[in-house]
Amino acid sequence: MTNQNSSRSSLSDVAAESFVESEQTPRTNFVSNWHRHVSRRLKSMQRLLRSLPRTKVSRLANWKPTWKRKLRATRGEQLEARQLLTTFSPDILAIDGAPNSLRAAIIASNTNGQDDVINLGAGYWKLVLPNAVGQENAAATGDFDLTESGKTITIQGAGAGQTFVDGNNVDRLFQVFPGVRAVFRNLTINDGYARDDGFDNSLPTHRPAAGAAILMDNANVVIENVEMVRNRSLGALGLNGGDGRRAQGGAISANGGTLTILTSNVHSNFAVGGDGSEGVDGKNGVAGGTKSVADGEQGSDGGNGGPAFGGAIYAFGTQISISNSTINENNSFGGNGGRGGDGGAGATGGDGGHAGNGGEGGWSQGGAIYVDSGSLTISNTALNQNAAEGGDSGRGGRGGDGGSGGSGTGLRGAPGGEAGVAGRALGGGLMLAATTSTVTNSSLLTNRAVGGTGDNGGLGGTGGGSSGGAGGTGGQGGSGGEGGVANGGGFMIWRGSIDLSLIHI
Ligand SMILES: [Ca+2]
Ligand SMILES: [Ca+2]
Ligand SMILES: [Ca+2]
Repeated sequence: MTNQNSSRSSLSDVAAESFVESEQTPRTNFVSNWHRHVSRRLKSMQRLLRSLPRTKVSRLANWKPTWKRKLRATRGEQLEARQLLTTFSPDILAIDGAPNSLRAAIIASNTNGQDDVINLGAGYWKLVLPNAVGQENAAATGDFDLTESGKTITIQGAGAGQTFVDGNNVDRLFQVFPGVRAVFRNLTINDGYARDDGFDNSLPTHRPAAGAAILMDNANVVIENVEMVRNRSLGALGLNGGDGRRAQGGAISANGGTLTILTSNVHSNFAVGGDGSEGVDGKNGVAGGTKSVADGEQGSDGGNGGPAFGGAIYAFGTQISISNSTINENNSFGGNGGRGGDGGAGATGGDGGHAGNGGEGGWSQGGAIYVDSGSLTISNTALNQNAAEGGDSGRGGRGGDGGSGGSGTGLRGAPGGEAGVAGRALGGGLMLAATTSTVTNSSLLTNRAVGGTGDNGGLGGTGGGSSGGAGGTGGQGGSGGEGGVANGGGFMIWRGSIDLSLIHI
């Protein structure tokens, strides 16, 4: 008869059971502990999820692996990029500023948040709307302002000599604002007329004249297969004995940024400093009063001529690259000094008034190109027959005649005024100031730097009549103009460096 108890009581069974128990007890403990642990963690996560705002929970629910998110973003951006280009094809017959005109296309391109291409057919696209008072900068009047920073605008025609963007002597053609990338391609830009430097509301008499085809400020400009011709930056004349205004960049004036010119022809552009004002003549003396009232008044000095920089291109701090192009027959002319005012004649018993001196001629620097700081790289390009000419000096005023008769002493004619110093010319082709430059496989032929002509001093006034006043002293002759410093006018460097190879000078 088998007794389980008795059977379990055997030593071997007890030993076996105790072995099994010794194996099973820790495992059972571990599993139950693990269950309790997981259960506690799940409950705590459920509590956490319940406590979270719904938005966070839904965000968690929408979470995707990183690579999927990246893929989705790339697809979106590509789609976006395809949409971020607008093409305009204005109507050449539309009146400047009317719907579908070039101006309307530019105004739209400035505010659409997209890159733009403006296609211009063959013919003349004329600038017609003048600025109301001073310079305007929203493309509404005068020059075409390209203002959308961070975007590219491409203006392209049917070819140079076929599509003409014509300034019509109304204003410069294009003003390119900071951060804009502008591409001009396959067209002619002609007859721009700059009288200011693009400053808001600026008047010609208060600011320099800059960039008659293109004025750019910290912008990136590319010019490809373009002809730029007969663009003129003309400094304003001095007023009321004042100096003439400065002119810079007959075609292009750049401040900072980059300028790339490819297979283009930049010719017959001008930067011309304004002439100094004539001095004001002194008033004649008045008889019957004190001697000082009887003396003729002094004439005022003439104004100095304004300086000119870069008949074709002026740049400050710009990275410039020019290749496979011609830059010929551009001119920078310093303004002429104003003539000194004549001294007033003395009345009876009075001396003649002193004459004013003539103004100095304006300096001219860089018949073709003037670059200050920045860099200039030129290759496979002709820079020929450009000229920098200093302004002529102003003639001295004529001394006032001494008064006649009376018992007073003096009655002298006044000396004539001195003529001003004529303007210098520096760099008939290139003028480089503090610039790193490289010129390769190019020509710099028959460029000229010509100093201005010194004028004569003014004539002295004649002495007074009956009481035998001394004759006036003749005025001194003015100093002659100084010749251009650069030999043959090829180029001049003032600080900086130039690396030349395969050059014809
Ligand atoms: Ca745009
Ligand atoms: Ca403007
Ligand atoms: Ca404008």
